[in-house]
Amino acid sequence: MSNILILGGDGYLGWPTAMHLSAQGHVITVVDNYFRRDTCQALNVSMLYAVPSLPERAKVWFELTGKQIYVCITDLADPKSMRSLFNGTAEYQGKSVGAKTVPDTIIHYAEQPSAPFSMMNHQSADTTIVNNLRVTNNLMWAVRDLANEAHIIKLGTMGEYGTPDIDIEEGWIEINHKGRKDKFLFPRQGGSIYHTSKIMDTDLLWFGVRMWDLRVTDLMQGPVYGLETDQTLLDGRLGTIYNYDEIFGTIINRFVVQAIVGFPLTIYGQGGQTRGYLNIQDTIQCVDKSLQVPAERGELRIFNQIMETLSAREIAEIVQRVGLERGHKVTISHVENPRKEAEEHYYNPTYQGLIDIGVVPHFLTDGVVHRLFETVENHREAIRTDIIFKGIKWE
Ligand code: USQ
Repeated sequence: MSNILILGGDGYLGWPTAMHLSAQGHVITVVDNYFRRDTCQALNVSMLYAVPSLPERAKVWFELTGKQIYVCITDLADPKSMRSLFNGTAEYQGKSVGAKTVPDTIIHYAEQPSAPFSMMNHQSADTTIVNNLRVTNNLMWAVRDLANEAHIIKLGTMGEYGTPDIDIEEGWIEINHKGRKDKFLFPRQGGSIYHTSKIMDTDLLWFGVRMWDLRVTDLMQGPVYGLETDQTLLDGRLGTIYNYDEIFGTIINRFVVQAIVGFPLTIYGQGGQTRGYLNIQDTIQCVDKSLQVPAERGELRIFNQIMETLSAREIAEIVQRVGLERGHKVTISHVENPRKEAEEHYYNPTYQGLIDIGVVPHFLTDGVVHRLFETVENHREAIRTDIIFKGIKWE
């Protein structure tokens, strides 16, 4: 069994990952600075339902399963805080935290994850760059100095590649140039400051792999949807956070909420924007399989973490169809695109690596969307229409 640090363990994906791996018997420490909760409060964009604090969630988990999840609330952008998790000196509320042994796997979700947030203004762009790069750099140095054998699993994003007019390979491309050839990171061109910060993260870790033989898996993930995993279903208090606002909500989760309250589905512009999507259950599977089959020393292994590609228009059609079947009055609108992005484009990414190591995909079927509706409908009264679309301009 592994001793696993989950950085960003309070988040949409971090908390379900923590429970899943704890259920399997791994020793889990979750670390977070409550960035998402604090920012949602500061921007007055509430979540679909309130979730207990991280220590409270861990307590409920312990009561239900007898399994301990260690909690540390700290800012990992501080090098000392990061290093404390590797040298046994981490403390929270005056008490020592964690397993007291050097972690062998670190799952890195501790980034400002919103593209719209990063494009709001100079300050939010700065927060994004500083947080994402410092935390990644601190992690890299802590592993180099204190846990040299450990496997870093970093959540990257498909948005690092942008939407090039050629097929997107899984991380790497061989280039023939003037009669010679070599292998390079696939060209990247982020569409926001957030996506650009993720490109820089990848570059930092690629440097660490070349320089110090670190062991890294970079999961280039697409937008995630859903809120149910085997563990979140155990008890209402174990649910993951669910945002549907323009800043932190992602398209599928947003559209389901919009359909329920009769807010016309907000396709940005023409709606031909195509991305690779995945169910939250598949995020968990992908991280789990990456952990079971780690990268080699001196390897930056990259997987494109998506299960299918869909355009914004196709997503709106599925959500509308299911919403109508459930008796909601669902309409679709094409609002002026607040982002600067291609609205019709070629998109053909490869995504085979995770399937090859045993991930079994879930798809966005009508049945899956019905289930998502069912859950969100239970919170209908709490939905705030004022936070769904403000049209924050990226240009
Ligand atoms: N979109 C709409 N209407 C909406 C919301 C979004 O048409 O109401 C469109 C966007 O313009 C975009 C696409 O849907 O073309 C996806 O947008 P999104 O908000 O669901 O996701 P995005 O901003 O790209 O970011 C999310 C996560 C981020 C992750 C990324 C993966 O917030 O953490 O890295 O998905 S990816 O998109 O592959 O870069």
